[in-house]
Amino acid sequence: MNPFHPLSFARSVTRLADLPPALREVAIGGRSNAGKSSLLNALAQRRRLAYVSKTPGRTREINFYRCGEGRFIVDLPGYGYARVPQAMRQTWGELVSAYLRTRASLAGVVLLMDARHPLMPLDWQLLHWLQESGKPVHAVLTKADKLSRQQALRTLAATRQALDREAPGVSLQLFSSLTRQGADELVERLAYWLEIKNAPG
Ligand SMILES: Nc1nc2c(ncn2[C@@H]2O[C@H](COP(=O)(O)OP(=O)(O)OP(=O)(O)O)[C@@H](O)[C@H]2O)c(=O)[nH]1
Ligand SMILES: [Mg+2]
Repeated sequence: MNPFHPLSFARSVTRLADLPPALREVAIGGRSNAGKSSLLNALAQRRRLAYVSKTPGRTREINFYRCGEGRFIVDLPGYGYARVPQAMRQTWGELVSAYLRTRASLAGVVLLMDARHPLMPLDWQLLHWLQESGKPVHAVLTKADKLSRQQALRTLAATRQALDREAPGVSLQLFSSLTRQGADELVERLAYWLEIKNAPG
C-alpha cells in the first residue's frame, strides 16, 4: 500500500508568514527541471497533482501537499535556471533558505538530481548548507529510465563515493517517475520521516 496515494494539494506559499501549521513535513528540493513535481505525481499516482512543464523554472512557490493530519510533502521551487531574472532568483533563494533554516516541522529533505548530471555546484551548495543545519538528506537520482542499467549503476556508485567524501550520512537511491523504479525505497524513507505507518504488502 502506498501511504501517499491520498496526497492532495494544500497551499501555495510565497511568504514565510503563510506557512501552514504542521507536525511533520518533508521537502523536495533540486535544480529546476530535475523532476520534483513529477516525483510528487508519481507518489500520488496522479498525473496532474503537481504542475509539470517542459519549460524549466515553473514552480515558483513553495507548494504544500497534505498526506495525513498535520503532515505535508513540500515541493520547493527549483534553482539553477539561468533565464530567470536575477531579482526573482534572489526572492526565491531568500524564501527557500529561510524556510529550510527555520522550519521546525521539517523532518528531512529529498535532494532530487537528474541522474545524467548529478552533484552540480548548486546541489553542493544546498547539501553543504543542509549539513550545517543538521537536517537529514536523502539524495535521489531521478530520470533513471534515461540511462542504461549499467550507466545508472555507475552513476550511483560515483555519486555514492563523492557523497561519502563530502557529505557523509546522506542516503542515496535511483528513481524514475516514469517507470516507478525506486518508488518503494522512496516511499519507505518518506513514511519514516513523516512517521506515517507504511502498511505492509
Ligand atoms: N524520462 C523521465 N522524464 C522525467 C522524469 N521526471 C521528470 N521528467 C521530465 O522532466 C521535466 C521536468 O519535470 P518537473 O517535474 O516539472 O521538474 P521540476 O523539478 O518540478 O521543475 P521546476 O518546477 O521547474 O523546478 C518534465 O518534462 C518531465 O516530464 C523521469 O523520471 N523520467
Ligand atoms: Mg516543479
